[in-house]
Amino acid sequence: MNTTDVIQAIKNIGINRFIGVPDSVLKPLCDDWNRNESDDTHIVTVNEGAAVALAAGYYLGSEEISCVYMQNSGMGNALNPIASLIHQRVYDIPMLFLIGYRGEPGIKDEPQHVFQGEITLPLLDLLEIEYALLDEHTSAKQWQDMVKRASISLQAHRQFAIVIRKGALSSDESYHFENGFDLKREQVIESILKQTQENDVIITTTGKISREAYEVSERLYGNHDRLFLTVGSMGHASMIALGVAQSNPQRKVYCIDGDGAALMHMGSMNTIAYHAGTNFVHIILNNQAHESVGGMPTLCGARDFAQSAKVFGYNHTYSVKDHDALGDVLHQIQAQDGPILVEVKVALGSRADLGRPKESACANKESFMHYMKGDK
Ligand SMILES: Cc1ncc(C[n+]2csc(CCOP(=O)(O)OP(=O)(O)O)c2C)c(N)n1
Repeated sequence: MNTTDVIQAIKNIGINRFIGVPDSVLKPLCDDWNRNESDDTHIVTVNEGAAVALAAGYYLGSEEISCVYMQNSGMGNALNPIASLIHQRVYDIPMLFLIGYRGEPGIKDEPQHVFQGEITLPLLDLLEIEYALLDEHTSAKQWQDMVKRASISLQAHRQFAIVIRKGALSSDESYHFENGFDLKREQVIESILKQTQENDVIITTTGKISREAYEVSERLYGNHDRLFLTVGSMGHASMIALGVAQSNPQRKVYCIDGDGAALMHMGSMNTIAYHAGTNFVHIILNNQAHESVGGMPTLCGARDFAQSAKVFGYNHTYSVKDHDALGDVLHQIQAQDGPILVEVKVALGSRADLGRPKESACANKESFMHYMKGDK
């Protein structure tokens, strides 16, 4: 299904505002919105719950219904405002959802998507949200019928979800975002790992940062025992790292985060500033984009993670964008007390042959925990 037809049909039922968090399955739609919509009609929120709340606010202020989009991983974030804000037994606010379907039963996908994939449709049933599935075989007539069903639900103040299978969407033109930064993310990760000491452990965020860190560690040390890969639960790597750091005050703990992930649950920086000990180092690789799902911009305007961390109360904060400055800062922080925040501005892009962890998530957890216990 071409995105022009998808978007036009949604606009034909009076929905002109698209709000959400990017996803690889929905990339053709995100590209179309990034090319053709304004900052008023396409808004990337920091998390999916915020998208639901923003759409609810538009409705309260204008009676206009919005389209909220997300990967099915984001349903957890959206659950709270769906169940306790917009549901008909609370404020009864209509909303159209477009949900990228990862981990669909019967289709091979990464471990973090499998269970979420299994519960996606049952979850919509539980939430009393009517839904339809869109895939590459959906005809124009079936699509029109689907949108008609959605419109009837929305007029009855219900929500409606269109669950979109991998490969269902195509776009005439993609949207290419550049940020003007030079540093290559994988090289930055290599520099960070090389600066760490034998006892240090590293918690990495969701997406390509974890995949690159895994490969760099295998290349440098022949193992990945000091790494914990936050393959799912985007935005929570820093809290996992804080838990590890608090339970192991003698070890330095690095969290390697992404800008999209850090923004998703940015309040955690407050908890870190207040609770983290001297052994906590938070590094945010800022490419101003959700690169792992297709490089769509995070679209949050100008921001500076070092300034934010300072305001939250981190002990030391840095922002760097070239190799020499990165080297200096990584060296300098060895002698400093945390919590420390280092923002590294990095270019988009990754190796075409970037792999994925070869072991199961549980096997990776076991090797990390053995390392922590000193069994290795
Ligand atoms: C709650 C949730 N929403 C969306 C996703 C899909 N997703 C996986 S990685 C990613 C982008 C992460 O962006 P960032 O943290 O900036 O790192 P980058 O990929 O740019 O290195 C997204 C949106 C997800 N896994 N979980």
